[in-house]
Amino acid sequence: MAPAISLPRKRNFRACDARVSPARTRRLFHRQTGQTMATERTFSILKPDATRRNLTGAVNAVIEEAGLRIVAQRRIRMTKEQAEKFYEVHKERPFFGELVSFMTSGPVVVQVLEGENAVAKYREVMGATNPAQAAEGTIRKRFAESVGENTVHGSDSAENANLEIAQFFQDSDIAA
Ligand code: FUP
Repeated sequence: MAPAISLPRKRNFRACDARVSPARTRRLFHRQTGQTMATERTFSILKPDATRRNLTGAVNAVIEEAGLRIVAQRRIRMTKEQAEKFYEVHKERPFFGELVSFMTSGPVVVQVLEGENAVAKYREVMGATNPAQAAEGTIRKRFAESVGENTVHGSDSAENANLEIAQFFQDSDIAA
């Protein structure tokens, strides 16, 4: 079941003002109406609970059904150093140790997603951090087991998306 989210149709829009940062914003310009819409990138992780339960394809299907494109993807084993750096913002929180230990407990799939308003859209598709509070049809509502093992990560701002993408991907890894 796809979340009730839809992208505006891209027909009649043409790309302009392409920039080359990893989470670049590409504006699409509509010749007749003069409207523009923004294509941006966000960073995603399919967490160890997703790989352990063989759910990467099921989660990717939800992502793609929501209109987001997976423009880079790699399955890796995150090191303790990578996980600590990635979640540095939470280092004073009581769950930090458990979080790092969970993120290094099995393979993860790191991804770059692209689409219109990709950061906000993916947050919507993921659902609330606590799956018990996540909306129907979201990834976390459908698949997550607990607040700690909640299946996916998605950037919370375009600025963080840039930083997070750069931690795991080079520009040449991304094929849009
Ligand atoms: P989110 O942006 O929804 O991934 O949520 P946060 O950045 O607040 O939290 C990052 C991760 O920390 C969560 F995905 C899981 C973990 N966490 C806990 O384990 N317990 C908490 O109470 C909050 C977050």
